[in-house]
Amino acid sequence: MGIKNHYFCSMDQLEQETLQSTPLSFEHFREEVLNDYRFACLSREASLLGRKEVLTGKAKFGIFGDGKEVPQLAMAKFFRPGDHYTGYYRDQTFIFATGEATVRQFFAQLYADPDPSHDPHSAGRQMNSHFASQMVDHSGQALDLVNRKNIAAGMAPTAGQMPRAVGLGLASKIFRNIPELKSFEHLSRNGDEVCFATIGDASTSEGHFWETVNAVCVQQLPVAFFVWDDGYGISVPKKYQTTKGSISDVLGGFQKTDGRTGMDIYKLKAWDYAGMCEILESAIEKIRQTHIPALFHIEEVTQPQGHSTSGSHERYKTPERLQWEREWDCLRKMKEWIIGNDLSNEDELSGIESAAKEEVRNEKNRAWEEFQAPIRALISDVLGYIERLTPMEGLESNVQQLLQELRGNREPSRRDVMKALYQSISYSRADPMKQDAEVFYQELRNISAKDFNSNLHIESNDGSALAVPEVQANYSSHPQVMNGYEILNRYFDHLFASNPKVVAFGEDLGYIGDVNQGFAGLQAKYGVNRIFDTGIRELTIMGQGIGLAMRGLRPIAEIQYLDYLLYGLQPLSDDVATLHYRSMGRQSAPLIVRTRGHRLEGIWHSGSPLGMIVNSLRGLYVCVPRNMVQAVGMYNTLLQANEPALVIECLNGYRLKEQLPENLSEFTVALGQPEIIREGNDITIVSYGSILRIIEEAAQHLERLGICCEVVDVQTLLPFDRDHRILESLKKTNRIVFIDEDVPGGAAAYMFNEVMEKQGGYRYLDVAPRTVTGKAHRPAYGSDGDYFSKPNTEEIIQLIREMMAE
Ligand SMILES: Cc1ncc(C[n+]2csc(CCOP(=O)(O)OP(=O)(O)O)c2C)c(N)n1
Ligand SMILES: [Mg+2]
Repeated sequence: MGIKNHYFCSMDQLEQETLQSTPLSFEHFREEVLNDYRFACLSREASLLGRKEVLTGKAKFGIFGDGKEVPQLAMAKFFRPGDHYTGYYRDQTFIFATGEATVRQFFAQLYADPDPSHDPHSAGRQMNSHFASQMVDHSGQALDLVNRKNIAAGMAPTAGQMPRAVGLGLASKIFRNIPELKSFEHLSRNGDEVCFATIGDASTSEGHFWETVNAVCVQQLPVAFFVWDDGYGISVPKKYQTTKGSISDVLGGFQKTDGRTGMDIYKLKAWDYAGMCEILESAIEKIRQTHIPALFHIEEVTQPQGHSTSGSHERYKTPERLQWEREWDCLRKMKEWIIGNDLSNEDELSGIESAAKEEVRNEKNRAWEEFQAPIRALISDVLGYIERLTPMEGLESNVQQLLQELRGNREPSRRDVMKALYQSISYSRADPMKQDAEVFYQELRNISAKDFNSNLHIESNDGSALAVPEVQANYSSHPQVMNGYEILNRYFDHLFASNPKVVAFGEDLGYIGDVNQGFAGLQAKYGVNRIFDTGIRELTIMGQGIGLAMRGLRPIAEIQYLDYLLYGLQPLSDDVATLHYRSMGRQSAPLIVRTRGHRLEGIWHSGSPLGMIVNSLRGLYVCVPRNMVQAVGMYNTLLQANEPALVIECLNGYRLKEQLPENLSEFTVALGQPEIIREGNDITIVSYGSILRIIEEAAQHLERLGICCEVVDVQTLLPFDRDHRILESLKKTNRIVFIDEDVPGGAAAYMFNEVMEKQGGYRYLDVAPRTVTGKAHRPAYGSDGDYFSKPNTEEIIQLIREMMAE
């Protein structure tokens, strides 16, 4: 019998067939099983030694995959090049077995080694067992994803790995269904890729899990969900987590039936190696071919060392449970199965176990050596500098103490070295040695900045949105004048005609072409696979965008109103904003989130929580175009780059008349370049978005009173005024006010900080700088609610008159 089908056979069958076929195939099968056992032992040993490393203080925290080895080996067998994985911190065995991480890398990450050649997954930026494969090049361009196993960068928030599974799965469907995408052979092979999504039993309590399962089933996407059910979320047992105490039972209504959407649901036992292999082989193949998703509820999982290094499970598991876990440990059961089926014997397996122990110990030691060697080299340099310093009188003993501590430090960190050097310098007399030491200290800070603070954004000129050159909009001598939404509509039409990788989706975006008609008529023209409606599920609309972007497409994911961004903010903040940073540039999600906001009316239709946005989305660009032409210029810029961004269109701007540029698809708005939209010498007003129209009204009134305002539209909040144009304006006017619809201390405070502290604006002030903001509450409904909740024309006039009188 061939190896391919052996998982379908019982052992009796296997033996019979083996007798009839070549001995080689039995040997091959045996080798594969023993190789799996070897991986299981390696992984277990990594967990055991990993915990020790934390308890002895060499690493700070550890969370391990012990007890989950065998199901992960079964799963890894059917994970092919081209497939995608989004999982959580328990999956080291799967990652080892797929060849995507080594034991040494595992320990390098545990030690937080910042050298990417030691920890390529996160360069020490992530806690242990947060893996990431290389998916993009230095410019953020997707690599050949079809011929590699793709591991989406791990993340710690429970169920945070789920939303992007929607996009990772949806991409397969899109590639399968859109003929224009067939030529992108490096991104998909006819949509045959499966997304493997793993989650702990307790994390299925999160809304993220339910929304993801529903979105995947509604759309029938090739996603394989694996729930590792060890019965606990840290100390809290299943009965407090899951209705009926069983995720597969409670999801029963999702079971696929003929002619209706749904998924296949399987219950498997974590210790049943053969049973899992048998089921998974056919089940994964079915997902691949049919795109019908599946849930694999892996039951009877154990956790031999408890949840993490932060506590001990004896505190919350009964002695009976602990005893049961020992008996049903999947490694023990696998060994029994191997021996019971005469595939090996105790001696051979013990040999595998001790070889695995030895190998892990050696790899761990090497990882520690590699981590420590540069620090030791650094210490020897730093000691040289400190020894040459001359301490100030009375401070000699302090420097001596620093030297002694550094020399005696057995497990030194870079932090210890930097502290000792800085403090010694500050205790020393000014002389050439001190100057040398200061230069060296600064060099070390610069190197550390690369190690710990780089790669928030793409850093090479290719792919960076900041490097896209500005191309002015051209207008004919008699430009066409049309509603803002019509300009957008015309733009999206050109975009979809010229770039097959772009897809757009959101609530009401497909059939009716979005609530403000930006996409009106375009679904009929470009098809339901490219422009489509989604359920009301902002969280997974974002996840859908993330996964599609990671698979090399260019999604425009819509949040219907800015106020509802809150529902989708978690994956943007935790996943998109950190992705490039936390994977040290191995991954990025060039997602464009389109939404509309600012002034309309009412608590949930007029918010501008830009303070929240700019502070939670460092790692994205935040564009706040004042009109639809500017918005188009920003979309053009973003689509020439490979970085994620949020574009907030003005909700009250769709029916305002604008001139149509002739080069609609070519002109760009440079990010981080404010525009002076009214010139004046008396005061600088800094703002953005819809409120600029109120400011314009105030400025016209003030002009009649003899006060000339200079109005600056910042255009993008992230990045902010890269060339300090606002400072130039302030140098001229010596007065400045920041006007913002957000709450006091929100985005106004952010802009204030940028101009006053970073640009040094305080040096050019004749009067105290001011902010005008919305009130601390959400805006009340109706025109009067708006007037008294948000900055109004008269309030602005009044404040500026006061400033002019000072
Ligand atoms: C959003 C969020 N809440 C809380 C935590 C803290 N936390 C980490 S793991 C965990 C339990 C997860 O249990 P389960 O999903 O069953 O996975 P297991 O660790 O048992 O494999 C909790 C509460 C977190 N990481 N993220
Ligand atoms: Mg659990």
